[in-house]
Amino acid sequence: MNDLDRDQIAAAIGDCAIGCNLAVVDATTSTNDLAVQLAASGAPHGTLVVARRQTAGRGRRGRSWWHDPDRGIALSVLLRPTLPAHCAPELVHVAALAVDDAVHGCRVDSRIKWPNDIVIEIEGTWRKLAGMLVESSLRGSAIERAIIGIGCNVNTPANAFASAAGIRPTSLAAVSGARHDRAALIGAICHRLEHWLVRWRDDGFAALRPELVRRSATLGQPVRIAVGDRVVDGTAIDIAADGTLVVEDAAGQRVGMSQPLDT
Ligand code: BT5
Repeated sequence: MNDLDRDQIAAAIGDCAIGCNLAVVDATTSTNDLAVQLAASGAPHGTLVVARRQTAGRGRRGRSWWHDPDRGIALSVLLRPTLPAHCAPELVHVAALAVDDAVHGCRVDSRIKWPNDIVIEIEGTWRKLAGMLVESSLRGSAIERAIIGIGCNVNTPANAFASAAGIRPTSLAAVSGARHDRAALIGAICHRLEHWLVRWRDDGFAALRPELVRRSATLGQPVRIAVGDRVVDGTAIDIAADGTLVVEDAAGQRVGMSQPLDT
């Protein structure tokens, strides 16, 4: 059964502002690329792109994202927030809370691996369920548009991941033992994204920070960071008021970092 039917996705979105303009395609290189193209031709805030097959999905810094066409989700949302450019890095946290909420709606207990992974602890190991890639375009001191790309493993069995998915992937079905409706999950992501976007717009990052701390899989864990041209091993101890991760090295020195070195 194809549960990525356009009408089913539209029904799950309902009157939510995110997904108000919906494009469901059979195949694309990357839903983020398609969203960029739609943005260039004037697509509105809230445009949602869903691809059944994604042939060149990407992660951060040239990494790739493996998408299971019959069992995963690959989507992008186009946003046109009227916010200053310095807020753009905060969007990944808005997206992480939304996806984490949607996953909890499936009765799966996920956590957020700072800044852009949704992970689940299985037998003492964090396994990656979903990832986010935010690509923003700035105009002067404002955000012109932002694309939030989300990839999520939904019904892929634990033994069916391609090696391109890295060494520690998991899926909702692998954790819950049940099949999950992808259209319903997309609808839930849209609704929770709208919720957190409104909180963020009205109250700023301060409204997100306590939830990010509470749901973090990173705080208290060892992390590897770049300090100048040195690689330093430290412990993640906090998420700062601007969303950066605060890391303490072995000498007790604290450093804020905006990007992790490891995956
Ligand atoms: C990410 O990057 O996790 C962001 C992934 C965003 C994918 C979506 S799909 C829709 C939209 N269109 C796109 O082209 N991209 C977005 P990063 O933190 O750099 O992690 C990438 C790493 O995750 C890879 O190097 C693999 O180790 C691992 N990985 C790849 N595919 C995976 C999968 N399906 N499940 C779990 N891990 C995976």
